[in-house]
Amino acid sequence: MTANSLLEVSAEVAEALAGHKPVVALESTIITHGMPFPTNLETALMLENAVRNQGATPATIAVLNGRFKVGLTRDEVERLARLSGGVVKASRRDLAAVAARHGAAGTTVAATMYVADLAGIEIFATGGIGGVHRGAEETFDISADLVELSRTRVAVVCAGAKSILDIDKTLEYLESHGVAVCGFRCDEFPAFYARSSGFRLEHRCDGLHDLARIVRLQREIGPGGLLIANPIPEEKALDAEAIEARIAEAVAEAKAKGVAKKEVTPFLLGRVVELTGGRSLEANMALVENNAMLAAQVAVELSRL
Ligand code: PSU
Ligand code: MN
Repeated sequence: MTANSLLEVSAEVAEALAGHKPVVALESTIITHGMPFPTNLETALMLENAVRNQGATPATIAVLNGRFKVGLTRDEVERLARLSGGVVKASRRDLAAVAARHGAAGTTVAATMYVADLAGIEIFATGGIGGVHRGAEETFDISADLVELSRTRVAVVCAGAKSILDIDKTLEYLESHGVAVCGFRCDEFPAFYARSSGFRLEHRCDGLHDLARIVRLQREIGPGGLLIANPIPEEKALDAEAIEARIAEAVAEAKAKGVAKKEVTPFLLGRVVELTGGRSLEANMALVENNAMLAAQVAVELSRL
């Protein structure tokens, strides 16, 4: 059995790929562990629409019945959204075990990149990537998303990283592992809810055609992908200091409760939503939609290169 035999690409996505038409991969841990029901369902469907409105085909990726699904039906998206929390959060290392027991899982950025590459998809949109956690000098908690970026040739559009992470260390890690980070119309790495983090990026790109050329060249050069940083739209950005205080609270709580390993990120995401009320969820939805739109626009440019 090969990894390819586990792949199940929907007819719509297969047709688009075969015709070299624009396709954008979307992750599913944001559905299963990143947002509460029913906002997760609403967001997942809204992202697919955002991609379609730009003339590209959405390919939401998840594991269902042990198969690596690329392109989900509405019923499948809804099943994952309702299972929220009750299903595995699969990063790259979990894929074989979940497939072997014919299980279901939401795929993280790392696992989604792996499956997207297997299917031949060049670009992928998410909200925030995993990164180096605060206190990583003691816990060694560094997301597999960063490692995957260093070895899989898929471009990932994100709104930076939540400050549940140590952004400075995250950028250092990416640099050490040869991952290019390109700001789309911005000079600083964005901080998810806020448009800037104070950490400058080496590369900035203002045009869609130019960005598509960088994506394509990075695929030629390899071995890893490209991280495209796309700040949250101005009118949706939250006050950085207010959100920072809530995040610090959540991080302290996680430490006090001894939350560890793969539970850390879902715990922090859940607590930040609770502590900030609807405002952070609204911002989260707006920024992923913005990322899906940009990824689709770049995918359209890629199909013309
Ligand atoms: N950050 C967010 N929202 C998310 C995630 C991260 O703001 O939904 C999810 C993504 O799927 C990401 C994963 O790939 O969490 C990272 O988990 P970990 O830190 O355990 O690698
Ligand atoms: Mn971790």
